[in-house]
Amino acid sequence: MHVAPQVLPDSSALCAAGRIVAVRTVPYRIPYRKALRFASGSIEVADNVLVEIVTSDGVVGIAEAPPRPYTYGETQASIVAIIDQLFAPAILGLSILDREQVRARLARTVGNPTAKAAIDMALWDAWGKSIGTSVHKLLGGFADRLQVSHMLGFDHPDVVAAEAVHLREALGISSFKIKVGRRPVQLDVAVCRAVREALGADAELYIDGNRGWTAAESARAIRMLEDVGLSRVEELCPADDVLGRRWLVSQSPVPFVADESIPTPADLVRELLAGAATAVSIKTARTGFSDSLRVTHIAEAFGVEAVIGNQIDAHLGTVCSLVFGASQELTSRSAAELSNYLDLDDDLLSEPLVIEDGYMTVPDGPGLGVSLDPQKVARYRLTP
Ligand code: MUC
Ligand code: MG
Repeated sequence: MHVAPQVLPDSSALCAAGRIVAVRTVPYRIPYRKALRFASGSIEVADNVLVEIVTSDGVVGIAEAPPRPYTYGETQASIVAIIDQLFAPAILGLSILDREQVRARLARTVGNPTAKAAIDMALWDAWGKSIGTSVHKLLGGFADRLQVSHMLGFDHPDVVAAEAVHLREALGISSFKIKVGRRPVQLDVAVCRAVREALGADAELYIDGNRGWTAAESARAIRMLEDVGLSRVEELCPADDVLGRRWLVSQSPVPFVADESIPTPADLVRELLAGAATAVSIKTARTGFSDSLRVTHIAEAFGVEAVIGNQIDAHLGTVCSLVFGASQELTSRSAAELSNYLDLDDDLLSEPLVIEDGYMTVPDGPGLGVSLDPQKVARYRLTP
């Protein structure tokens, strides 16, 4: 019997993979109605950089980079400069499916994690838009929604407790990360107690020190907070205090989360092997989608829990966290830090984000499933 040779479709037609013809950086500025203060710094304004990758098919992939000089050494001006001067010229002409090639070329420059992450996520968005599929599905599509956790910044105990109660009543949020460190341990303990008393036993509470205590102060705080019932603790002391950190982690009764001490997947492996952490915060603003997948797989392989962290993301960054967090089984298990965009004065997206009964649902639609409002971009952008 004659069997006709199988004609394979042209893979470029299947993937509709355009080439990168432009990488645009759009610095913008939107103030926060309420500043977020924490041990390593504070945020009064979103001075982020919108990154747009334009393909030869006319598709525009979007993402954004938040400058966090006290965490990664980047500023708004440095993010624009590194992309315009080094990253864009290095990747122009590549296919949007050449993500690993893009990653390798960007890796020739050290650091600059949020600039690299924004390029990676904009490529995924461009791919999804090109083939009419959501990035959430391309990444794995595990769950369609995530429970929301809110970060509570520094303030007086009664003010922090009132904010938590308000968020639970208004939006059903029942998981909270409380910022601690670099101030008297007693004050932070009083804040945690006030929040627990105001919310009752059912709420999830955990703390993040942003390296603001010594190992000994952290150990004292953990003991004082025993009856508050924390689910985990994060970056209480610097990972560079190698033996102090290992000593602290070994006695922590709950998972000890590595956040800013693991800017790369390799840093996570090093910390887990060194006994410097027993859980991981995954921030798409820091590791994009491609390296967040690597971090997730490392966490799964080591058997440690992972929480979707918040780089004090604006709306577009929040969508990236949501899309990624819901796409993976491991990250879907924990409440994700998605809600601090609520304190921003305005929004660049054309549709508002919604938190209902304490959950956020992944947007439908190709790519990230959201679009920018051009008038808002025009109003808040800092360059013509
Ligand atoms: C967090 O989880 O630490 C504060 C500093 C930073 O880099 O991220 C935020 C939130
Ligand atoms: Mg943190």
